[in-house]
Amino acid sequence: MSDRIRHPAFAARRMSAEQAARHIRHDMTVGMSGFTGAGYPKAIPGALAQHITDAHGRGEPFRIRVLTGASTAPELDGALARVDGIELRVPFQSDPELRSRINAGKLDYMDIHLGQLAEKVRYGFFGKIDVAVIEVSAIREDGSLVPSSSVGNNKTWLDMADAVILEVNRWQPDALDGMHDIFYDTALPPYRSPIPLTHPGERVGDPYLQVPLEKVIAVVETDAPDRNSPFKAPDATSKAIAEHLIDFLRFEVRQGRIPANLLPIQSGVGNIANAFMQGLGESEFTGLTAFTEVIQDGMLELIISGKMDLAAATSFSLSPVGIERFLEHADVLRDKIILRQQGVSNHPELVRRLGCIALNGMIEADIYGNVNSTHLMGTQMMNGIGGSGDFARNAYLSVFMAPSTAKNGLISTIVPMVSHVDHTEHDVSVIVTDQGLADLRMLSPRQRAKVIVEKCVHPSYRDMLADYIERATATSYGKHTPHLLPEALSWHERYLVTGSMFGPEATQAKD
Ligand code: 0RQ
Repeated sequence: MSDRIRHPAFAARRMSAEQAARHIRHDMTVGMSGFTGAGYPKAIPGALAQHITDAHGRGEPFRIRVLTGASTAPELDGALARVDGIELRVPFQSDPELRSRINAGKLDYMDIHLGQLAEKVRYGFFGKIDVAVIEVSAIREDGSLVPSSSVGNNKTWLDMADAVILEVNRWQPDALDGMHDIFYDTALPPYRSPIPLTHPGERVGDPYLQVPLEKVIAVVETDAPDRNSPFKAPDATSKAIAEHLIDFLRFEVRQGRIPANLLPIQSGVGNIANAFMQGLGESEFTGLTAFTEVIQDGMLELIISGKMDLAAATSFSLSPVGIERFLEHADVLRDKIILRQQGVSNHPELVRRLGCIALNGMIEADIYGNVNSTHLMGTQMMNGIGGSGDFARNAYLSVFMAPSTAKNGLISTIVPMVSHVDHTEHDVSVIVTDQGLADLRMLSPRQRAKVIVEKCVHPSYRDMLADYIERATATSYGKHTPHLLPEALSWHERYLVTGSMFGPEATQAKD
């Protein structure tokens, strides 16, 4: 027994990662913990990768299906991808090694709304979960589990798996104990009832996860940090996006459409979302709340500074500096942060009831407000839809943001037609770039096109896009949502052929 493993029967199942990984075999479906680089198992995936390599060396097949909460880290996705150990990956990833194999067609990947995966597994759509590999902070005297820096789908993996391997990570702060709220609702349709939550700060569950002891086949102790990538300091582009958005929120408050302390905020991942949080910190807004997936540094600072009263999420995603700040202020933060399973943090019922302001990044949008969050040039997977769809369709206000250009101006992020659709024009209220903000509410498609070109498009592409709209409006088969179909994706094609959406002549002229 140790201070982190406080139940004798669990302590008796301690073994090395190498031994524990032997329980995972070819063709198994494995549910692992982990969400945005937090709370993923640190030791088993590496040990498993070694077993896979050995098996491949003997000429034996060894590939598994890996289900998680969201993205993990090089020690999990990178390690298993590198040894060709993954047959199917679900529901989100952001690892460069794994991504390049997905895009080379070497394994199957399904990106799924993060709020929906646990339900789909419970409905039996993914078959059975053979093994769950779950990181926890501690095992308590009564055998309940203190979750670590993310909850993700852990409750469902523990409930559904035939066998469970626990990694108890001493690196995870003690301060996490008590922050979680695990909702135990076991009914399936048509017997489900509402999740009784009417404020982001309410608790509707238990701080601890439960697992039947007889399912636990191994307990592995670790002492290893989460991924913890540093954030970039906000640059002029992300600051401009944040400023446009904060001005818009001020306008909405003045119009009486949202309260002075705003509505619960959902904030996507990445540097722009983080810059927006910093911008909010410098603004007059106070008494804020968040009902979101991920707590990044910017949101943590809002809570520490007293501008945000509380944040409910499913995971942290902190930089090394963010971790220090968390530890420094753990006592205050304990009452102001709630981590829930992603089936609750991202539940459409709650997003709609609470009236969230959803703020998500995008790859590109088109002149009618359709948004592509996932595919580069329509075919290369970037990360996945993540939770953006859980929030966007059901939010009070659904905002998508991006720089107006990518790749040093060679790509316009506003295009005639998106090369892949994740969020349809019906789910997008506002588009923001560094150029400005287009409020698309109550606008018809042709009105939307005009506002998007005026407000969001980079000046180098504005005339090209206005010309496209003019010619489409004159000659399109239908005038409701005018398009020139043979030309609608020509900007992408031009980029793939010439390396620029301007085309070769214009690129030379620009040089
Ligand atoms: O690539 O670094 O190689 O140059 O795409 O672009 O501008 O750094 O954007 O990090 O904010 O991510 C949509 C991917 C934006 C993210 C997306 C290239 C660009 C760069 C990244 P380089 P940026 P961000 C909550 C919500 C889906 C999941 C989600 C995302 C790279 O926000 O994954 O919303 N969203 N989750 O150069 C070709 C374009 C491009 C382009 C950018 N139009 N064409 N390349 N790039 N635009 C969180 C969770 O659900 C967990």
